[in-house]
Amino acid sequence: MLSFADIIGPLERLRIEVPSWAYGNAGTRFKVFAQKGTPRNPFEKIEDAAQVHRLTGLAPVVALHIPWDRVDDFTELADFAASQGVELGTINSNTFQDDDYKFGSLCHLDPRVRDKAIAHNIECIEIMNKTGSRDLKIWLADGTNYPGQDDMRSRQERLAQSLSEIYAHLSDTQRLVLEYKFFEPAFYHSDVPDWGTSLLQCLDLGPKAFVCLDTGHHAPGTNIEFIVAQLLRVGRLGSFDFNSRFYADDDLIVGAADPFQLFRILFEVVRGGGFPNPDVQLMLDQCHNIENHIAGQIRSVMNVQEMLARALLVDREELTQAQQRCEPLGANEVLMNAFYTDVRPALAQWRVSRGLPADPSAAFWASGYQEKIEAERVGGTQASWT
Ligand code: PSV
Ligand code: MN
Repeated sequence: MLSFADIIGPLERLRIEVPSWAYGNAGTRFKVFAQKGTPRNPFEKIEDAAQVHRLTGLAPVVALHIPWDRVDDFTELADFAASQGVELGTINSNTFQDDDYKFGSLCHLDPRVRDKAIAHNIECIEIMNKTGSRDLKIWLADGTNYPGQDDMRSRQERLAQSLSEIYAHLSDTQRLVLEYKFFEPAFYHSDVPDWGTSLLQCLDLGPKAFVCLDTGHHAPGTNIEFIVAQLLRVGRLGSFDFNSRFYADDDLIVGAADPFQLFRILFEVVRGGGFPNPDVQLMLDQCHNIENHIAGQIRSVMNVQEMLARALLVDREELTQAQQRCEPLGANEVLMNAFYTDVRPALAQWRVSRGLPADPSAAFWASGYQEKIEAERVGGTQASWT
């Protein structure tokens, strides 16, 4: 097995993108719980995200969701982010919260609704031009609830057409990232249910289209690392939305439900050249329903770092040799030795050597930041994920 000193170089290059919506109130369709000190606008969300980066050194980029994070002046928001030591990242479009989208957005039967959804995505590209963002992330709630409700095949054609109109507005350095999800809110069929559909649409669009893999968007038991391997093979893995789930898409803290799965995914990312690699954006997509938002994000980025360190510790030469000797148990042991290595003390030392707190969670609670925002952020409307 490799030693921590062997992996420090690549590990230092970890840059996790955090979602602005993680700092707002969240919940389920049954209840959204308010927390004291919750941001009331995108600027305050950025302040909280910057706090996570200050304490961990891992999260210098913040993803925005439009219209949740719409402001009058995006240049001002980008400048504010820079003053806080972070930058604005992926722009997520939202075509799932308007009455017009009841029967879909980019796949809708009615060209008026499709045009509205296309125009929204073009507006997002215009925002990207101001924020300096590279990626437009599209997730669609489009689908049907009942067999026969609409013609699934025509919907794919409409999707291809709508996406190509959006794609045409990207600059040479911008990318379109298409996220898939197998069900919810559509319960019979989703128009982009899986990586195969997303990939086919991306291949049709051109070289600036990539697949986004949200770890929560698969049926139980899916071998997600295999999907990672496939997408990296064809150079179309654009980004991750990291989270974890026990049952359906519940957006829990990444690595909480199944740390071993996160390790396996990150090992395949490393093995396939997806890390360190700025073309594969490691992003979180989470909601903190019952835990403190900022502490939840701190834990999340540390979980990714821990599992990435373990994945980097795998001695790939030793692994290849065992594989070539056709030794299943020997090869498996090489992986498991790395997985079972407790990297937390070494990571704490690494943090201290960089002037960061050894224990970012404890440092957060001791910092007084939470008390400060609770005292300052009174009145106004708290942000929530909707
Ligand atoms: C959909 O479930 C999703 O994963 C998409 O990424 C959305 O943009 C996000 O959740 C909203 O929380
Ligand atoms: Mn997602």
